[in-house]
Amino acid sequence: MKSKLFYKILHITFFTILLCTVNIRCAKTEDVVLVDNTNDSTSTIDTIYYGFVLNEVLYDPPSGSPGDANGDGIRDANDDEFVELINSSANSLDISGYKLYDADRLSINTANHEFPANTILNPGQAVVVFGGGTPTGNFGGSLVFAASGQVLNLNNSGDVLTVKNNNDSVLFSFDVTSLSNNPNESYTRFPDLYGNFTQHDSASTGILYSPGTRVDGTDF
Ligand SMILES: [Ca+2]
Ligand SMILES: [Ca+2]
Ligand SMILES: [Ca+2]
Ligand SMILES: [Ca+2]
Repeated sequence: MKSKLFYKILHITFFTILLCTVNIRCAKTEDVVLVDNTNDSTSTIDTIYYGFVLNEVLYDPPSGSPGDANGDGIRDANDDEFVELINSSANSLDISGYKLYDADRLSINTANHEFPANTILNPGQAVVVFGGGTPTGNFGGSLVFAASGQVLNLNNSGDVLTVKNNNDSVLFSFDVTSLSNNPNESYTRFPDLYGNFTQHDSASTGILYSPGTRVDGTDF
C-alpha cells in the first residue's frame, strides 16, 4: 500500500505541471485580433485592433531644431517623421515581418519598413519607427527603428499609411488626406491608446510630439 507521502508528492507534481502549462500559455505571443471595424470619428483610421494600436503619426516635423524628433541633432523633413504603435494587450506580441507602407510604396508592394525577425513587443511597450537618421534617446523604453527602406515618405499634402502583418494582411490604414497639410506637429490619439486622433499640442500644451511615451511624456 502506497504511503500518504506518495500521494502528496503525486498531487504536488500534478499541480506543478498544470501551473507550468498555464504559464507557458500566458508567455506565448498571440496574433492581433480584430475587435472593432467601425470608423474612428476623424475618419482617418479604418479599423481598430485589440492588442496593436496605432497611437501617433508625425508626417510633418516642425521647422528648425524643434523638429528633431529622432534626437540625432539634425532636423530633417524625412528622417524625423515617425509612427508610434503600442502593444496594448496583456501578452507579448511578435511583430516580426509586419510592414509599413506609404501610398506610393503600397502601389508597388515594397514596404517602407519591415520589422526584422525576433521583434517582440512586451505588454504595454511602444515601438517607434522613424523615417531615418540615427534615433538617439530613451523614447520611453520603446523599441526604436529607422525605416528599413530609408524613408517613411508621408506626404504632408495627403498620403495613406498602411500597416500589414506578416501574412501581408492589412491591419489598418491611416489617411492623412483630410488632416492639416502643415500641422508642424504630430497627430496622436487622445487619450492615448483609445481616443480619437487630434493634434498633439491640443492634447498636451506646448508639446509637439511624443515618440515612445504618452502625450504628457510619461511611459506607457
Ligand atoms: Ca512629410
Ligand atoms: Ca533628426
Ligand atoms: Ca508618400
Ligand atoms: Ca506618443
